[in-house]
Amino acid sequence: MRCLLSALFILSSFAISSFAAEPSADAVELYMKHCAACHGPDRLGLTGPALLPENLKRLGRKRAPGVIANGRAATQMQGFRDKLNARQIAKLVNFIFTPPKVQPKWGEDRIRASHVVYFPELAHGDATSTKPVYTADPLNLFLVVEAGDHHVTVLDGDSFEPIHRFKSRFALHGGPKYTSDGRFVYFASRDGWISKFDMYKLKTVAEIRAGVNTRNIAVSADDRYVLVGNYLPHTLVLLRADDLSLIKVIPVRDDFGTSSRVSAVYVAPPRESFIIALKDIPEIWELFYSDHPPRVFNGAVHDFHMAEGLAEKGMFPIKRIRTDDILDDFFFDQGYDNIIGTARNDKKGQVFNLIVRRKIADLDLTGMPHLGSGITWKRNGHSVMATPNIKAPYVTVIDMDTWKTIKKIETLGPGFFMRSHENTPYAWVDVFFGPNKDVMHVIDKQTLKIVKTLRPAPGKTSAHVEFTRDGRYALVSIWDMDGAIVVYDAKTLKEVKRIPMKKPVGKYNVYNKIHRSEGTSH
Ligand code: DHE
Repeated sequence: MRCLLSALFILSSFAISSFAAEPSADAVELYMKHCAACHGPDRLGLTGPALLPENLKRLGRKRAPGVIANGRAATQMQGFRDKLNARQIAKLVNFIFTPPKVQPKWGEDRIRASHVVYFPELAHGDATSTKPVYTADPLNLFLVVEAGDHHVTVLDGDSFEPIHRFKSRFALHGGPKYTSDGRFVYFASRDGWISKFDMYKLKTVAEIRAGVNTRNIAVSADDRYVLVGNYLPHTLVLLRADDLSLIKVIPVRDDFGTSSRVSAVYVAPPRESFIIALKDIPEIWELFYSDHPPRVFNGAVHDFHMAEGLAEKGMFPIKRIRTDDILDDFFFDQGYDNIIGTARNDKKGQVFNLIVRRKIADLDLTGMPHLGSGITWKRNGHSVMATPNIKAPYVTVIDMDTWKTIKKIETLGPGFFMRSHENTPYAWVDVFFGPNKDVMHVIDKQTLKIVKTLRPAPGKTSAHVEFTRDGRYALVSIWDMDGAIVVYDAKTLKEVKRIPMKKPVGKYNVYNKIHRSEGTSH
């Protein structure tokens, strides 16, 4: 069997290069016969994910024939090796990796048509009168996103026992976003599905498909709006946070009509706004959601005038900040005055001040910093920030008063995620890439030295740390189908417990998120 499959794989790889031209009519026919029922006649996805080049980047062209032939474990994708030969599989691969002639549309009609409210009483009911259906501390729960079989586990952060597990949409990405009291949470899938989940009743309340290829979501600090940033189409989608119904679709384009993908959207609570980074045009957008948008922040008067009650009337003013360089991945300082983002210049980092609305510093961040993972803390009376680097084996630590690099801490390989907590002297960073992908470094936040290097599961990727609400325990993921969450005592750095999970990519503590802890993503 194994020989047959490898032969099929080799044949299909060969066939791909022979057929990598315009998709043929029979490829379309094959697609309609075998794929359209689950992936949609327009390739935008139905019960299965969208099959467009942008959505397939992570699978990759080389692995695609194997998935078509053998199916995908823990999903509804069956193998087609009995129905399709290598040549036909190659034709299909070529077809799905070819962009459609006309850019896919996902406008208001389709968004509205996808909207489902499963529990209207939970969407519109009185949230304050309800009690959780479990006895665990609702603020010390973790949601663990298990990418292995597309499930989410609700984990008690005191007993470290799972209390619930439910099926998620295919390929969730980014952090789930909680309402300010931790009662509800929102998830986004790479295919554009937004789901609202009730953390007390443990039920999915509503869902809507806001895009074809979505980056991430943000929830307004007043819990009234969810903003979705899309790669495909080039839109922002604003939803009501109660039942996820559509408020408006905002096309993303500059004055010349050039449209852009959205890199990321985040909420800036003190500003009552969403900050939006754009991938293709050098602008940062700020969308105000307040009914009474403030005209003065920290003593600076805004140069635009907004009538009061705008959001009530369905108007959400957008301030566009023109920049010299594209701002991609970013995070905020704790006061939400500055955006620390990537740049495409040789320095690779830039700081934007939101009060004066201009770049105030370049940062020495060569490589490919993963700023969504940046964290801050206090050191010698100064605020410092630190970020891992996806392409270089070091963590950069920067003084946030001078914006100068204090230290590049050498690691055993490039890292993806970095986390800490106010109550721990350590910052944890993974080594995500290369031969040491099973390593987790623990760094002293004052000496900036690695104090311990852990290998929780030799040979398996260990990644992404999150702390309990009191900072006493650090939870590490083992990214494997046969994976786990490994709980460490954050002081002694000794293992306390191992909870089996299926590729638990990320975990999100309710308290740390809603209190916007300096050691985690917001
Ligand atoms: Fe992510 C968060 C961008 C690839 C797992 N990732 C984010 C966020 C952004 C981002 C902008 C913040 C969103 C938020 O929380 O609201 N990620 C990108 C990329 O540009 C990149 C490099 C390429 C891409 O395919 O989009 C990328 N990310 C990955 C992965 O390959 C990861 C490791 C596996 C996966 O499941 O896709 C991955 N990203 C994550 C996770 C978070 C995340 C687990 C949430 C981290 C957190 O603690 O908040």
